[in-house]
Amino acid sequence: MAGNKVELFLKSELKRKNALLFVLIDSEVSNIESSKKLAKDVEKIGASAILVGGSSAIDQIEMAKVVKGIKQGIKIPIILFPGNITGVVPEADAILFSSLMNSENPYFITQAQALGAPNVLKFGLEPLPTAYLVVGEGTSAWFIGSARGIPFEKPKIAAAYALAAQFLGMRFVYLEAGSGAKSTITPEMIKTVRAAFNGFLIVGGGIKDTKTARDLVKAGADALVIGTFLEKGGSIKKLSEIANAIQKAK
Ligand code: 1GP
Repeated sequence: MAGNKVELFLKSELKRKNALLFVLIDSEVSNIESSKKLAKDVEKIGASAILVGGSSAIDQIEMAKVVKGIKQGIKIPIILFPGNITGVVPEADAILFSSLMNSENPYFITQAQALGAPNVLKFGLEPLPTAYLVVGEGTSAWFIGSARGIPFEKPKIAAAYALAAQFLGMRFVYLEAGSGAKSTITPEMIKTVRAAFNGFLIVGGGIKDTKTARDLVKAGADALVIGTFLEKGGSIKKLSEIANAIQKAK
């Protein structure tokens, strides 16, 4: 069984930096060469982990190639972000072992997890127990995960789920507005969840500017996930400004 190296690394990074930047590489969108370069570039500007996956990344062979390709060039951990059992591939360091707690389909709450767990063990991936909470509607994560999206303006519902996650022993909560979301998770929801949940709080979906990133970290996010911004041609320089801003925000 993998140890808890990645979790310890993230915690020590958090002490050092206040808040972390995770960059999401969707293996359906990026090819191997561009992913390799991107991973190296974002490591240089201070990203703490690379997430590989997403709800529409279903080609397991392609994903395995991307993970293998990226791994050679970077020291920061590669954390799988699976949308299904096909998101479990060898050679990554860890996996957001997630339950989509507000799904209406039990498959995404416990069944995919049971089907995927043997390979997590076999591949020696460190499981990071994560409550994945989808906020809002109309995104791929919402549709594919059959989520009953938590309304953006109902922070207490998100906090109740986060508290339940804590009682269930999960050490990570991921508040997800959805890839390319028009509105990000609100600072108010983050504050409310932060007050209820003691673990590591990840926030993602639609983040593409320094001010928003800073506000989300000030509200209590431990790590922000950014994907679409880079896929749509956002510059490393601007990402670097975001990385610097969130380190100074708390
Ligand atoms: C999506 O939270 C991640 O699962 C990242 O969202 O692609 O909008 O940056 P973006």
